[in-house]
Amino acid sequence: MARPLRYQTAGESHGPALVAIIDGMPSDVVIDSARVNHELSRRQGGYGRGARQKMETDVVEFLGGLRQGKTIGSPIALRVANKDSRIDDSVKTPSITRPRPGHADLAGSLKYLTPDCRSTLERASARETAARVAAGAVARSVLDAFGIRVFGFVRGAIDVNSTREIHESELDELVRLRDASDVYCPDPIVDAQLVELIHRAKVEKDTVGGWCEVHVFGCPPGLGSCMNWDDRLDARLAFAVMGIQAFKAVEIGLGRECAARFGSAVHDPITFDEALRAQSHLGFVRPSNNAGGLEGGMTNGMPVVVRGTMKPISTLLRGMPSVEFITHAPASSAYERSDVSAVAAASVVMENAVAFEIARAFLDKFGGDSMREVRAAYDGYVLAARAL
Ligand code: EPS
Repeated sequence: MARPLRYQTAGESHGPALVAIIDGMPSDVVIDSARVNHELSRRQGGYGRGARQKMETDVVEFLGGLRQGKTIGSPIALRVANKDSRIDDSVKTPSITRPRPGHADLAGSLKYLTPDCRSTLERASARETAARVAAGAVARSVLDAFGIRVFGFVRGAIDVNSTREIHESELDELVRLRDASDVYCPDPIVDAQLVELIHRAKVEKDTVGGWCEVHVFGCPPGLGSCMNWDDRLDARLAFAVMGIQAFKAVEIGLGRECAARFGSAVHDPITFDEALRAQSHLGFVRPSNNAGGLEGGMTNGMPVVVRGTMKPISTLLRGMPSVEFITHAPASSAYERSDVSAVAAASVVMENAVAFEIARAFLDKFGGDSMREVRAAYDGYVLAARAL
């Protein structure tokens, strides 16, 4: 029985470690720790991050599920240690009683009946995304084996927006440009503008969010399903992206712009080119991709395009109007060491969260206990689909 791909994380921002358990990976998948560590180190980067990232060197340690660098079909357990571990030290990690608007502080304190917001914030902190990036990077190894590539980047923030188009034929160059950028934007002019914007926010003791985008190339048609609402891949992707700390909106393809156009200017015409049958769309080429590669909740062979909106970090050095939790008296919100912007890091989290969902949908369609069975199912499907 092939088990569905899923994962859970545990761990607090200043606890001993973050951990993840991933279940449902078939056997015989090569897991490259260096690749997982590369994603973890990208997550720690980006202009505008706070002092924490200088203290930590996130590396993955596998505690279960692997033998000689390959999966064996058992649940995979992994750990990313926190060097800045001080959760039980009440001097170094004091109580917070002036909730920060936008953070989980107030809602969490009301929910868990604790006037010390720290009880909630330790888990609500985006430090947890280290475990999520590691889980996504592990699941992505399945996609690698089938030539499916996932590319995430920062599109813009405030009044700065890159109009750069993203094409698979330029992917290597796009990756190079993104990795050379301080804010993971493959458009050098916008990169400089974003740095300036974040710098301005820092001077003004303010914070900045942004738009992240993820493109997935090489997905075969038919991942996801139109049969039940919770199997629709666009719904699953939206769920995964909205599950990332600080994300407030998700769009697929043209997204919210769809409502600003008539149908004839939204729906992607269908053409067929026999010479392109070997590509992921099996020859059914779409001259535009407003659908973002998803129709009826299923991949159509075109690139999957997901955009996420991250709100600005809710810890502001200048503070925000709040109240003292115990006296209810007006007070400026608490300040904790924080980031001015973590949008670059968020693009890495989103990339790996999307990769996990694509891998999950891929194994739902082609899953087996071993990679050999997955390969056979995939080859069998592609053969049948090409004969249509
Ligand atoms: C983060 C670590 C945290 C925060 C940030 C993300 O470190 P610390 O709180 O120790 O400075 O910088 O968390 C938040 C944005 C948040 O809202 O809590 C990390 O490793 O990504």
